Amino acid sequence: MADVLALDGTGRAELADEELRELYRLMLAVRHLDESAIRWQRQGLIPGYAPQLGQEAAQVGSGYALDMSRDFVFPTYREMGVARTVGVDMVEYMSTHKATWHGGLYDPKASRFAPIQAVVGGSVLHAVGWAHGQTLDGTPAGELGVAITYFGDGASSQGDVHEAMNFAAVMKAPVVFFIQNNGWAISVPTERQVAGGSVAGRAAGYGMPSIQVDGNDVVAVTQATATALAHARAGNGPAVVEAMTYRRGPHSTSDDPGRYRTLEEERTDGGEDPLARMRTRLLADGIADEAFFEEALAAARAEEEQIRAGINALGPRPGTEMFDFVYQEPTQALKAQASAWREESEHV
Ligand SMILES: Cc1ncc(C[n+]2csc(CCOP(=O)(O)OP(=O)(O)O)c2C)c(N)n1
Repeated sequence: MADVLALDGTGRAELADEELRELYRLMLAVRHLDESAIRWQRQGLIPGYAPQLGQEAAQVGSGYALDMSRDFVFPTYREMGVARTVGVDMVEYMSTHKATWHGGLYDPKASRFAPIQAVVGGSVLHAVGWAHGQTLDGTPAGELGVAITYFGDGASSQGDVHEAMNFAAVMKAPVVFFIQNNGWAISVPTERQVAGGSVAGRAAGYGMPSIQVDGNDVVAVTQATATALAHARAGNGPAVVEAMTYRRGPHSTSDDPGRYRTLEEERTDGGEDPLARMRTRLLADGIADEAFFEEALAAARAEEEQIRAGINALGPRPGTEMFDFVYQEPTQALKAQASAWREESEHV
């Protein structure tokens, strides 16, 4: 772990054995669900999915550090692992991949997990807006809810992201900018679009502390995120965490990475599998045994079956909803569109 600019938050000390086991259980459940979602797409149960294979430690570790009684998550389209970790209903989460409901059927306010965001960089602006709201509400330092925004190395090249970082730093908004540097933005490798070689390195230009962490080490990610959260919660303004990881799978179920990278490159660049690494660590430290791993796998399988059944049962939503959620009070023009649509589609 390399501090680009030291964070002065205290973060979390050592994790207890049961917490380490829980991190493994979560990573395994996420890995299992992720691989299943790809199969579901191939079987025609869902039309599309963006896998997070290889990013389990980055997602579970950061999600685990959050205080969901006051923090708020702003995800992209690839944060299934974070959603699972913070307790979002996974059938409702997957509804977006079934194309049942754009952004997921879960209640963003109740779950404190914003709708799934497909606009690259979009989640970053939303997080800063929410975090600034915390300041405007007069929440005292030390009790601030922190917005954590997830984005990739590709998104970090967007103008919106720089504007968001600058605004957050000027306004001292409680935000953690959490970058998963997974080596790729679809087919474009990081070195071809991140000048300077590090997203964390850019934080200094905005006067923000940052930390670059081994994103395949779930414990290191948990601790780095906790440190950044403590910094923002204490009223010191935003911080950056850059988790160095690797997108082991395709960008999405409609992508073929064979067109821009070889299997050999995937093997060398991918590094150590975060899940296998945690398993080795738990065994070496005597924190878990084979019976534990078998139990964790059985739980992951049972959970996946339940989620699959739930997705299968998801029916279409009433078409009128596309008008209901545009404005709090519909405009005359929208009302006219809604009745024209009703006349055409329902022949009333
Ligand atoms: C504003 C915008 N521009 C382009 C796209 C198309 N697009 C979708 S994902 C993606 C790459 C994003 O890469 P990165 O930020 O590294 O995240 P990753 O997909 O690796 O998680 C692009 C260009 C988009 N969805 N939104």
